[in-house]
Amino acid sequence: MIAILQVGHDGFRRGPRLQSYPEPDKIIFLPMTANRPQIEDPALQPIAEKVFAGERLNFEEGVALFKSSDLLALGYLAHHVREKLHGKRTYFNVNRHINPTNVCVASCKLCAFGRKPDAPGAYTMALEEAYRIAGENWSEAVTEFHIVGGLHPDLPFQYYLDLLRGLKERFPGVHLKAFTAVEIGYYAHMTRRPVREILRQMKDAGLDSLPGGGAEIFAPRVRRVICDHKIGAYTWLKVHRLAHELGMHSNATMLYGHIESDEDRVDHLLQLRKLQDETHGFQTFIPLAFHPANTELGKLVPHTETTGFMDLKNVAVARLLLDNFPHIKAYWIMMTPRVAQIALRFGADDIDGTVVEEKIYHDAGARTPQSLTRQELIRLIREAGCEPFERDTLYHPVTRTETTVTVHV
Ligand code: V47
Repeated sequence: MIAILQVGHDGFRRGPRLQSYPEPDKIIFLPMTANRPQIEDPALQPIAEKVFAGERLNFEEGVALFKSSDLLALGYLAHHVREKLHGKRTYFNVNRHINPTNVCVASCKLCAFGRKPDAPGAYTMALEEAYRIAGENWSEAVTEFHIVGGLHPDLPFQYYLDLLRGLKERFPGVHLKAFTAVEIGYYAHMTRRPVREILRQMKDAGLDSLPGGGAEIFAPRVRRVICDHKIGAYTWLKVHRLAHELGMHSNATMLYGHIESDEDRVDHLLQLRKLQDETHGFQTFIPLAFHPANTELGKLVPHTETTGFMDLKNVAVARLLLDNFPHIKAYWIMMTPRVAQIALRFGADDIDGTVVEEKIYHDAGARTPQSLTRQELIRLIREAGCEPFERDTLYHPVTRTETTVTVHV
């Protein structure tokens, strides 16, 4: 006779006591998660117990998640967390990207956007041009300008302050999410002023929050290859810490799908989680898939683009490890609208925005559209069984009529 008993994650036996005789000659202990047919990979079962108990996952468990190919189980767990936090609510915004210059002193192997000053295709916008572009195609009033650019060797710091101030004067209701930690670190270096002072001056000029770019992968071994000239993890995290201390929110990213290991990704995510425990200033995490076209790094990686499987796994694992990040974004430009839509059921609760004109990914071979309309975003969300919720950058609800846009703070 064989007796089957269930044992919970805590190791205690659950389920009916054995009444019958004779004594069983074999007892099989099945974990409680055997009740969950969604989980095939036995390595995920103890992790699932922790997820359902709301317990924090550790480094080894993070690596086990990345090593698992039970994608549906990862999605099931991540979706559970996403639903606990947000239900079916799915955020999007109406935004426009502005890239004032692609001239860059760094030569990051991962990047196809940056140009040397005299290279073909190098450009720098005059301030008036940036203001004009900001107001172009104003058919759907935007609530956010997302502004990032190269590390220009000659533009004075005043240019960036004037850009912020000029945009705020002309578009006072629009949130300015601008300049990655890499750019902020570069302005500090160029002006020989402390990062805190740079941030304070930019905030006075109209800066509202920081985007999450430039984080890439924190591991020095990887950074040395993919973005040797950029600030390291210490400075990236310091810039965000200081921004949070000054009362600004920010986002965080991770670039995957090149030469990084599973361990490097988990290390990256846990460093972000640690800072978030201290400051609570991060709003959203955005996993970014490496696009190899026109990059030096593309020649070094053995494969070409990331797969949908890899993209969904990164969304799900991020949702499971970053238990203190309110939002996980499926950036449709990077993962295509098709995969981003599925990601809404793999842990993501945000699909980003209308974008309008994207350069960084399109220079690196992205075949996604340059923009989606508000209606197209709403359709993607509804079709996935979720509820569209227009937000501003700080996740306040936004409502619209034919002639007005209201942010409900
Ligand atoms: O930091 C550059 C990445 C980032 C490539 O905060 C590349 O809401 C893939 O950070 N292949 C900039 N990625 C984009 C970014 C972002 C995007 C959307 C929303 C937010 C936000 C931030 O793009 C860079 C770098 O990691 N990148 N080149 C490439 N070839």
